[in-house]
Amino acid sequence: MERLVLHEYAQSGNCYKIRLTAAHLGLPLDRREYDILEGETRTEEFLANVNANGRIPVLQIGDRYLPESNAACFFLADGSQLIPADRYARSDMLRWMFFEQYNHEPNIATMRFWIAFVGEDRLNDVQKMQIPGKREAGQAALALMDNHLKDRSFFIGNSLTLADIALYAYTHVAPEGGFELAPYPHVAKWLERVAAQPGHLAMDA
Ligand SMILES: N[C@@H](CCC(=O)N[C@@H](CS)C(=O)NCC(=O)O)C(=O)O
Repeated sequence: MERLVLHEYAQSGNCYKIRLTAAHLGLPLDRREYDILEGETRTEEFLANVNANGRIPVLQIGDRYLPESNAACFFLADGSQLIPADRYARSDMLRWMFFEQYNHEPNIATMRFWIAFVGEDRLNDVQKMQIPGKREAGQAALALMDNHLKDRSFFIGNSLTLADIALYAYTHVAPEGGFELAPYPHVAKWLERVAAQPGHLAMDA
């Protein structure tokens, strides 16, 4: 494997997913930190050389740069036990990873960022107006996950896959965005199960 460098902001769940995937696979990752609150991913140099989309995470593989957290996880885990061999199960895993990016992360991660990192009193009027909708949509995502997990140990099959890793990253810190997890007992048990897996890495490790 070529040298791997994670361009990241360590407290971002999207970046954590990639570290967690690498930890499960025993892959060494070098890390380069950017302060997103200071706009360090919006510089001309970053846009030209790392990600024209101005965001982290970006996984650097040798001299190639791969943005998008779930794409980076897929790159690392391709051919491993974290991706099901069965064609339907593999596609179902991707289904939950797309769900994570469309229904979960834009609500739960954004609320966490606004409340715990920016501060509610520093939000602009447009952001303030979006809070009730994001809260409702985030709760709907958690309810859907809870229902799926009521008779399952993991999202797909009987073992950890990238679907669990992608969804774990922001779910386990959802209370920081004002989402209580008590109404979702199956999600809470699944969080404990994922954290108990051999090879698990905490977000702040
Ligand atoms: N869909 C992207 C989302 C990337 C993203 O939103 N990154 C945020 C931090 S989690 C960021 O770089 N924000 C800084 C900015 O937009 O300037 C992924 O999954 O990697």
